Amino acid sequence: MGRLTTKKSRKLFRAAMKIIPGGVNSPVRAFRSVGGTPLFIARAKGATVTDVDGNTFIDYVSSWGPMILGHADSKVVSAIRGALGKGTSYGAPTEGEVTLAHLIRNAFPSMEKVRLVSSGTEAAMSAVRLARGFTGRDKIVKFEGCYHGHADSMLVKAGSGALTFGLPDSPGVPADLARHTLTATFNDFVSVQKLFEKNRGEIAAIIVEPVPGNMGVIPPAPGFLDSLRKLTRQERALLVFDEVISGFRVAFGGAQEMLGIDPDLTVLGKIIGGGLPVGAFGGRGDVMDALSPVGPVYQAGTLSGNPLAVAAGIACLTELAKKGTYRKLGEKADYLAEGLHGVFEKSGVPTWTNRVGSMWTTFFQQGPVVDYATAKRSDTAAYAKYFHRMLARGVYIAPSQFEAGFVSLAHSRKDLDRTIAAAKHAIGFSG
Ligand code: KE4
Repeated sequence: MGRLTTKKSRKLFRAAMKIIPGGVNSPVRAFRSVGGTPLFIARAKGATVTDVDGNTFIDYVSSWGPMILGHADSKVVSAIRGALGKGTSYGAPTEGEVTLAHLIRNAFPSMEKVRLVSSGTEAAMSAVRLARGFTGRDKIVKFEGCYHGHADSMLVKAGSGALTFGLPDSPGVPADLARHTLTATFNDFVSVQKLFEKNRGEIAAIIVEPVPGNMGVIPPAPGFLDSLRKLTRQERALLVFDEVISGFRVAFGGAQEMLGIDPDLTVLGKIIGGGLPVGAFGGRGDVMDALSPVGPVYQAGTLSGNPLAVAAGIACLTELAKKGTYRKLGEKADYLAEGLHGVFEKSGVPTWTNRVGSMWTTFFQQGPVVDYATAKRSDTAAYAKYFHRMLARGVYIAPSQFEAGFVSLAHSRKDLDRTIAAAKHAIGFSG
């Protein structure tokens, strides 16, 4: 396979950089950690994306998770088309919002009440404000390496060790606010216990990705999440599951269905809009009723429950609810994982793969990878080389070592075999 022609992407990228910071509307798209020019995508269908230079790739970025049915799924597209003729936004309640809320609650029974928003960031930010308002406490616990969108309180991680007060990761987050965000180590329950001992009665909630995807995929250690559930109950703090990635991904009912744990609040995004901007947060009725206009905790959004996005979400979740969906998805993911495992084993290159269902990350290191500190040991230069060699072979994986790959229902056996063959080349294995 020759070198990719990326002439049009390069030209567009130069033009984009003149008017959009870094040429992108979301940093992770900029290829900064793998080098090279980000591909400007022209269209997508099923398991593939095609860039402006006409290069078609088997896609495992999947728009960072939402494209579980595959791109431009016919049911989702026709639902959007059907909604389009009725207008694009009313700023008033619609029947579709009630339908989507029910579809979400059917999959996530812990979400007795649901509020729709327009992004995962908005959902997580609102859930944290609600937890603080409901408990009357200011502090929250998050885990280093977990990502909950870019609201101020979320852009924080411990400065030294895992038990200190947070220091803002991003300039612009006032230290006065950051100090209310405490950071613990994922899969290390003692690090959480110590924070509660030091801040007794002051912690409103723990917010956690039950299956983190934002430091690469990290499976929760057996019992870890159960212990968070028990501790938050004892301490009268709320447990918030950020299932923006894992929701409708690792199971129809997300990690909470897979693990049999009921959080007090759940944060959703990505998949529930079928690729259109929808986020949601929801949970215990008594907690959710603290939200305006019922209660005093304010939260709002002009485009919340947007009729087009809701129509796409309804079509997407209706498809996912069909019998056999997750068996099929699991079979595809198992097949790919087995194939890649064989390739990596034979290559002699040190790699460690974490996988939960149809989301996975191959870390370029010996492993094991169990938290942020171990994930950070990965050889990101080796990953970058692998990324570009996969691209040259027509396979588009995440342009960052610390993200997840996603199999969709649209990936055919042929796509998976081509991916495995590409990995043989990419990992430098000549066999
Ligand atoms: P958005 O605001 O990007 O819709 O969602 C924020 C968010 C919240 N919670 C979790 C667990 C998430 O993974 C995300 C967003 N994920 C990133 C990458 N994994 C989105 C990609 C991007 O930032 O461009």
